Amino acid sequence: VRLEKELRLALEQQQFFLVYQPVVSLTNGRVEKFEALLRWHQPGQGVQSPGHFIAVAELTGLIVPIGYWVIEAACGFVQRQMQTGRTVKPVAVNLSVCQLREASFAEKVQALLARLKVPPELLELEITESMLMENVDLAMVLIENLKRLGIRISIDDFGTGYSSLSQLRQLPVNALKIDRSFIRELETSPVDQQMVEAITAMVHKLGLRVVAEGIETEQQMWLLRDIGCDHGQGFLFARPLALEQALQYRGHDA
Ligand code: G
Ligand code: G
Ligand code: MN
Ligand code: NA
Repeated sequence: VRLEKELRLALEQQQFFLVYQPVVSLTNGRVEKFEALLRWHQPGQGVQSPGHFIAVAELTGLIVPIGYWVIEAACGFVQRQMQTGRTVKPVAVNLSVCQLREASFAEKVQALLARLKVPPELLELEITESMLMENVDLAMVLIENLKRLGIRISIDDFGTGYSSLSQLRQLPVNALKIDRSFIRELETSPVDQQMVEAITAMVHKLGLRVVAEGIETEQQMWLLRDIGCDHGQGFLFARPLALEQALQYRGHDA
Protein backbone atom coordinates (compact mmCIF):
# COMPACT_ATOMS: atom_id res chain seq x y z
CA VAL A 1 0.00 0.00 0.00
CA ARG A 2 2.84 2.37 0.80
CA LEU A 3 4.61 1.48 -2.43
CA GLU A 4 1.38 2.15 -4.32
CA LYS A 5 1.17 5.67 -2.87
CA GLU A 6 4.82 6.27 -3.61
CA LEU A 7 4.39 5.15 -7.22
CA ARG A 8 1.44 7.50 -7.66
CA LEU A 9 3.53 10.32 -6.31
CA ALA A 10 6.48 9.27 -8.48
CA LEU A 11 4.35 9.74 -11.56
CA GLU A 12 3.10 13.18 -10.43
CA GLN A 13 6.53 14.36 -9.38
CA GLN A 14 8.47 13.11 -12.40
CA GLN A 15 10.62 10.67 -10.45
CA PHE A 16 10.71 8.17 -13.29
CA PHE A 17 13.29 8.29 -16.04
CA LEU A 18 14.42 6.07 -18.88
CA VAL A 19 17.80 4.62 -19.72
CA TYR A 20 18.58 3.39 -23.22
CA GLN A 21 20.53 0.29 -24.20
CA PRO A 22 21.78 0.02 -27.79
CA VAL A 23 20.97 -3.02 -29.94
CA VAL A 24 23.73 -3.46 -32.51
CA SER A 25 24.14 -5.33 -35.76
CA LEU A 26 26.33 -8.40 -35.26
CA THR A 27 27.54 -8.13 -38.84
CA ASN A 28 28.69 -4.51 -38.91
CA GLY A 29 28.46 -3.21 -35.36
CA ARG A 30 26.05 -0.42 -36.23
CA VAL A 31 23.34 0.67 -33.84
CA GLU A 32 20.00 -0.76 -34.97
CA LYS A 33 17.83 0.63 -32.20
CA PHE A 34 17.73 1.39 -28.49
CA GLU A 35 15.70 -0.40 -25.82
CA ALA A 36 14.21 2.01 -23.27
CA LEU A 37 14.32 0.71 -19.69
CA LEU A 38 12.42 2.29 -16.84
CA ARG A 39 14.10 3.56 -13.69
CA TRP A 40 12.68 5.19 -10.57
CA HIS A 41 14.54 7.75 -8.55
CA GLN A 42 12.90 6.89 -5.23
CA PRO A 43 13.51 9.69 -2.72
CA GLY A 44 15.96 8.54 -0.07
CA GLN A 45 16.33 5.11 -1.69
CA GLY A 46 18.38 5.82 -4.78
CA VAL A 47 17.60 4.48 -8.23
CA GLN A 48 15.27 1.49 -8.42
CA SER A 49 15.02 -1.02 -11.25
CA PRO A 50 11.64 -2.28 -12.47
CA GLY A 51 12.20 -5.55 -10.62
CA HIS A 52 11.47 -3.64 -7.41
CA PHE A 53 8.21 -2.01 -8.39
CA ILE A 54 6.75 -3.33 -11.67
CA ALA A 55 4.80 -6.12 -9.94
CA VAL A 56 3.06 -3.60 -7.64
CA ALA A 57 2.49 -1.23 -10.55
CA GLU A 58 0.84 -4.10 -12.44
CA LEU A 59 -1.32 -5.24 -9.50
CA THR A 60 -2.58 -1.73 -8.82
CA GLY A 61 -3.13 -0.86 -12.47
CA LEU A 62 -0.67 2.00 -12.15
CA ILE A 63 1.36 0.41 -14.93
CA VAL A 64 -1.21 1.78 -17.39
CA PRO A 65 -0.47 5.49 -16.76
CA ILE A 66 3.20 4.70 -16.12
CA GLY A 67 3.26 2.84 -19.44
CA TYR A 68 1.95 5.87 -21.35
CA TRP A 69 4.54 8.00 -19.59
CA VAL A 70 7.23 5.54 -20.77
CA ILE A 71 6.04 5.66 -24.39
CA GLU A 72 5.88 9.45 -24.32
CA ALA A 73 9.36 9.74 -22.79
CA ALA A 74 10.76 7.26 -25.35
CA CYS A 75 9.22 9.42 -28.10
CA GLY A 76 10.97 12.40 -26.50
CA PHE A 77 14.25 10.53 -27.01
CA VAL A 78 13.37 10.05 -30.70
CA GLN A 79 12.61 13.79 -30.99
CA ARG A 80 15.96 14.62 -29.43
CA GLN A 81 17.66 12.37 -31.99
CA MET A 82 15.76 14.09 -34.80
CA GLN A 83 17.19 17.42 -33.61
CA THR A 84 20.77 16.15 -33.92
CA GLY A 85 20.41 15.79 -37.70
CA ARG A 86 21.97 12.31 -37.66
CA THR A 87 20.22 9.08 -38.60
CA VAL A 88 17.43 8.49 -36.11
CA LYS A 89 17.32 5.03 -34.53
CA PRO A 90 14.05 3.46 -33.42
CA VAL A 91 13.29 3.04 -29.73
CA ALA A 92 11.82 -0.13 -28.22
CA VAL A 93 9.58 -0.03 -25.16
CA ASN A 94 8.60 -2.93 -22.89
CA LEU A 95 4.90 -3.54 -22.28
CA SER A 96 3.01 -5.25 -19.48
CA VAL A 97 0.01 -7.40 -20.24
CA CYS A 98 -2.37 -4.97 -18.42
CA GLN A 99 -1.54 -2.32 -20.99
CA LEU A 100 -2.70 -4.56 -23.83
CA ARG A 101 -5.98 -5.31 -22.05
CA GLU A 102 -7.04 -1.68 -22.41
CA ALA A 103 -9.30 -1.71 -25.46
CA SER A 104 -8.18 1.71 -26.69
CA PHE A 105 -4.45 1.04 -26.33
CA ALA A 106 -3.59 1.13 -30.06
CA GLU A 107 -5.66 4.30 -30.64
CA LYS A 108 -4.08 6.06 -27.69
CA VAL A 109 -0.58 5.21 -28.87
CA GLN A 110 -1.47 6.42 -32.34
CA ALA A 111 -2.77 9.72 -30.94
CA LEU A 112 0.36 10.13 -28.86
CA LEU A 113 2.64 9.58 -31.86
CA ALA A 114 0.62 12.04 -33.91
CA ARG A 115 0.73 14.68 -31.19
CA LEU A 116 4.50 14.29 -30.78
CA LYS A 117 5.06 14.07 -34.56
CA VAL A 118 7.03 10.84 -34.20
CA PRO A 119 6.80 8.47 -37.20
CA PRO A 120 5.29 5.15 -36.03
CA GLU A 121 8.16 3.14 -37.59
CA LEU A 122 10.46 4.66 -34.97
CA LEU A 123 8.54 3.03 -32.12
CA GLU A 124 8.83 -0.67 -31.38
CA LEU A 125 6.80 -2.41 -28.69
CA GLU A 126 8.25 -5.44 -26.91
CA ILE A 127 5.77 -8.07 -25.86
CA THR A 128 7.06 -11.05 -23.91
CA GLU A 129 6.43 -14.53 -25.18
CA SER A 130 4.54 -15.38 -21.98
CA MET A 131 2.25 -12.34 -22.44
CA LEU A 132 1.43 -13.56 -25.92
CA MET A 133 0.59 -17.01 -24.70
CA GLU A 134 -1.72 -15.74 -21.97
CA ASN A 135 -4.27 -14.89 -24.61
CA VAL A 136 -3.11 -15.67 -28.12
CA ASP A 137 -6.28 -14.50 -29.88
CA LEU A 138 -6.38 -11.15 -28.12
CA ALA A 139 -2.65 -10.65 -28.67
CA MET A 140 -3.07 -11.42 -32.36
CA VAL A 141 -5.80 -8.81 -32.87
CA LEU A 142 -3.83 -6.25 -30.93
CA ILE A 143 -0.60 -6.86 -32.77
CA GLU A 144 -2.42 -6.61 -36.07
CA ASN A 145 -3.91 -3.26 -35.04
CA LEU A 146 -0.55 -1.91 -33.94
CA LYS A 147 1.12 -3.19 -37.12
CA ARG A 148 -1.50 -1.48 -39.24
CA LEU A 149 -0.50 1.80 -37.61
CA GLY A 150 3.09 1.19 -38.68
CA ILE A 151 4.38 0.43 -35.20
CA ARG A 152 6.96 -2.37 -34.94
CA ILE A 153 6.55 -5.31 -32.61
CA SER A 154 9.09 -7.70 -31.16
CA ILE A 155 8.77 -10.75 -28.97
CA ASP A 156 10.85 -10.43 -25.81
CA ASP A 157 12.32 -13.18 -23.60
CA PHE A 158 11.81 -15.75 -26.32
CA GLY A 159 12.42 -19.33 -25.28
CA THR A 160 10.98 -18.91 -21.78
CA GLY A 161 7.33 -19.16 -22.81
CA TYR A 162 5.65 -21.93 -24.72
CA SER A 163 4.63 -20.66 -28.11
CA SER A 164 4.21 -23.12 -30.92
CA LEU A 165 5.55 -22.77 -34.43
CA SER A 166 2.08 -22.39 -35.86
CA GLN A 167 1.27 -19.59 -33.43
CA LEU A 168 4.50 -17.79 -34.27
CA ARG A 169 3.82 -18.15 -37.96
CA GLN A 170 0.57 -16.23 -37.63
CA LEU A 171 1.97 -13.30 -35.69
CA PRO A 172 2.90 -10.23 -37.72
CA VAL A 173 5.94 -9.29 -35.64
CA ASN A 174 9.27 -7.84 -36.80
CA ALA A 175 11.80 -9.42 -34.49
CA LEU A 176 12.31 -11.97 -31.81
CA LYS A 177 14.66 -11.58 -28.86
CA ILE A 178 16.32 -14.75 -27.57
CA ASP A 179 16.26 -14.72 -23.79
CA ARG A 180 19.48 -14.07 -21.91
CA SER A 181 19.30 -17.48 -20.23
CA PHE A 182 20.34 -19.10 -23.54
CA ILE A 183 23.32 -16.78 -23.95
CA ARG A 184 24.79 -16.84 -20.44
CA GLU A 185 26.59 -20.19 -20.78
CA LEU A 186 26.80 -20.27 -24.55
CA GLU A 187 30.60 -20.75 -24.66
CA THR A 188 30.53 -23.94 -22.58
CA SER A 189 27.10 -25.35 -23.38
CA PRO A 190 26.69 -27.20 -26.69
CA VAL A 191 23.01 -27.62 -25.85
CA ASP A 192 22.49 -23.86 -25.58
CA GLN A 193 24.39 -23.39 -28.84
CA GLN A 194 22.14 -25.89 -30.57
CA MET A 195 19.05 -24.22 -29.12
CA VAL A 196 20.13 -20.81 -30.35
CA GLU A 197 20.97 -22.28 -33.77
CA ALA A 198 17.59 -23.95 -34.01
CA ILE A 199 15.70 -20.83 -32.90
CA THR A 200 17.65 -18.65 -35.33
CA ALA A 201 17.06 -20.96 -38.29
CA MET A 202 13.36 -21.22 -37.49
CA VAL A 203 12.90 -17.48 -36.99
CA HIS A 204 14.75 -16.71 -40.22
CA LYS A 205 12.43 -19.08 -42.07
CA LEU A 206 9.56 -16.96 -40.78
CA GLY A 207 11.31 -13.92 -42.25
CA LEU A 208 12.00 -12.24 -38.90
CA ARG A 209 15.12 -10.77 -37.35
CA VAL A 210 16.78 -12.44 -34.38
CA VAL A 211 18.20 -10.43 -31.48
CA ALA A 212 20.40 -12.09 -28.83
CA GLU A 213 20.09 -10.55 -25.37
CA GLY A 214 22.61 -10.35 -22.56
CA ILE A 215 25.84 -10.60 -24.58
CA GLU A 216 28.68 -10.04 -22.11
CA THR A 217 31.76 -11.55 -23.80
CA GLU A 218 33.45 -11.34 -27.19
CA GLN A 219 33.32 -15.11 -27.50
CA GLN A 220 29.55 -15.08 -27.10
CA MET A 221 29.38 -12.40 -29.77
CA TRP A 222 31.51 -14.41 -32.25
CA LEU A 223 29.51 -17.57 -31.64
CA LEU A 224 26.23 -15.71 -32.19
CA ARG A 225 27.60 -14.07 -35.29
CA ASP A 226 28.60 -17.46 -36.71
CA ILE A 227 25.20 -18.89 -35.87
CA GLY A 228 23.67 -16.05 -37.89
CA CYS A 229 21.93 -14.01 -35.20
CA ASP A 230 21.24 -10.61 -36.70
CA HIS A 231 21.48 -8.27 -33.74
CA GLY A 232 22.88 -8.26 -30.23
CA GLN A 233 22.35 -6.43 -27.00
CA GLY A 234 24.33 -6.62 -23.78
CA PHE A 235 26.96 -5.20 -21.48
CA LEU A 236 29.71 -6.08 -24.01
CA PHE A 237 28.40 -3.30 -26.25
CA ALA A 238 26.94 -0.95 -23.67
CA ARG A 239 25.06 -0.85 -20.39
CA PRO A 240 21.76 0.98 -20.39
CA LEU A 241 22.78 4.63 -20.91
CA ALA A 242 21.42 7.94 -19.67
CA LEU A 243 19.66 9.97 -22.36
CA GLU A 244 22.55 12.31 -23.13
CA GLN A 245 25.02 9.43 -23.31
CA ALA A 246 22.69 7.45 -25.55
CA LEU A 247 22.41 10.43 -27.91
CA GLN A 248 26.20 10.38 -28.25
CA TYR A 249 26.57 6.61 -28.53
CA ARG A 250 27.63 5.75 -32.07
CA GLY A 251 28.74 2.11 -31.97
CA HIS A 252 30.45 1.45 -35.30
CA ASP A 253 28.26 3.97 -37.10
CA ALA A 254 30.14 6.22 -39.47
O1 G B 1 16.37 -2.76 -16.74
P1 G B 1 16.21 -4.02 -15.95
O2 G B 1 17.13 -5.15 -16.29
O3 G B 1 16.26 -3.78 -14.48
O4 G B 1 14.72 -4.51 -16.27
C1 G B 1 14.17 -5.55 -15.58
C2 G B 1 12.86 -5.96 -16.25
O5 G B 1 11.93 -4.88 -16.26
C3 G B 1 13.04 -6.40 -17.69
O6 G B 1 12.37 -7.62 -17.85
C4 G B 1 12.35 -5.35 -18.48
O7 G B 1 11.71 -5.90 -19.61
C5 G B 1 11.35 -4.77 -17.52
N1 G B 1 11.10 -3.37 -17.84
C6 G B 1 12.01 -2.38 -18.03
N2 G B 1 11.40 -1.22 -18.35
C7 G B 1 10.08 -1.48 -18.39
C8 G B 1 8.93 -0.69 -18.70
O8 G B 1 9.00 0.48 -19.04
N3 G B 1 7.72 -1.31 -18.63
C9 G B 1 7.59 -2.62 -18.29
N4 G B 1 6.37 -3.12 -18.24
N5 G B 1 8.65 -3.40 -18.01
C10 G B 1 9.89 -2.85 -18.06
O1 G C 1 13.40 -8.64 -20.06
P1 G C 1 14.17 -7.65 -20.83
O2 G C 1 14.86 -8.25 -22.02
O3 G C 1 13.42 -6.43 -21.23
O4 G C 1 15.35 -7.21 -19.87
C1 G C 1 16.26 -6.24 -20.17
C2 G C 1 17.17 -6.20 -18.97
O5 G C 1 18.36 -6.93 -19.19
C3 G C 1 17.59 -4.78 -18.64
O6 G C 1 17.20 -4.52 -17.35
C4 G C 1 19.08 -4.78 -18.71
O7 G C 1 19.63 -4.04 -17.64
C5 G C 1 19.44 -6.25 -18.62
N1 G C 1 20.64 -6.52 -19.39
C6 G C 1 20.97 -5.99 -20.58
N2 G C 1 22.14 -6.47 -21.02
C7 G C 1 22.58 -7.33 -20.10
C8 G C 1 23.75 -8.14 -19.98
O8 G C 1 24.63 -8.18 -20.85
N3 G C 1 23.84 -8.92 -18.88
C9 G C 1 22.89 -8.92 -17.91
N4 G C 1 23.10 -9.70 -16.86
N5 G C 1 21.77 -8.17 -17.98
C10 G C 1 21.62 -7.38 -19.05
MN1 MN D 1 12.96 -6.13 -23.28
NA1 NA E 1 14.45 -10.35 -22.23
